[in-house]
Amino acid sequence: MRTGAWVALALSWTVAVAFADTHAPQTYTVTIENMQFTPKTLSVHRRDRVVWVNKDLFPHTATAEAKAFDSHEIAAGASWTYVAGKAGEYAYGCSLHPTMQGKLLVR
Ligand SMILES: [Cu+2]
Repeated sequence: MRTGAWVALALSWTVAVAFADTHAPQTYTVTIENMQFTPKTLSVHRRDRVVWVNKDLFPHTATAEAKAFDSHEIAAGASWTYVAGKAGEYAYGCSLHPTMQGKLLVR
C-alpha cells in the first residue's frame, strides 16, 4: 500500500473512534399516570431529550426546584419536551399536586 492510502486509513479510523466516543443525544420518556412520574428517577446525559407524557385526565406540570426547568401545565393527553442542559441533580414535582415528586439526573 502506498503512504497516501495508509494515511487515509489511519485518518478514517481516527474519525470513527472520535464519533464513537461522542454521545449521540437520546430521547427518554417519563409517563405521568395515576398522579405519579414513571420512572421516578431518570438519569440522562446533557443534550438528551426528556418527554413527559401526561396520561391522566387532568393537567400536571414538571417543575424543577428553583425553576431550573418548568413545563407549566401539560394538558391531559399532551406532552412536554425538555433538552437536558447543565449537569446536576434536579428534584422536580407537579406544582398542582405536591405529592408528585421525581428526579432528573443530568450527567
Ligand atoms: Cu399534577
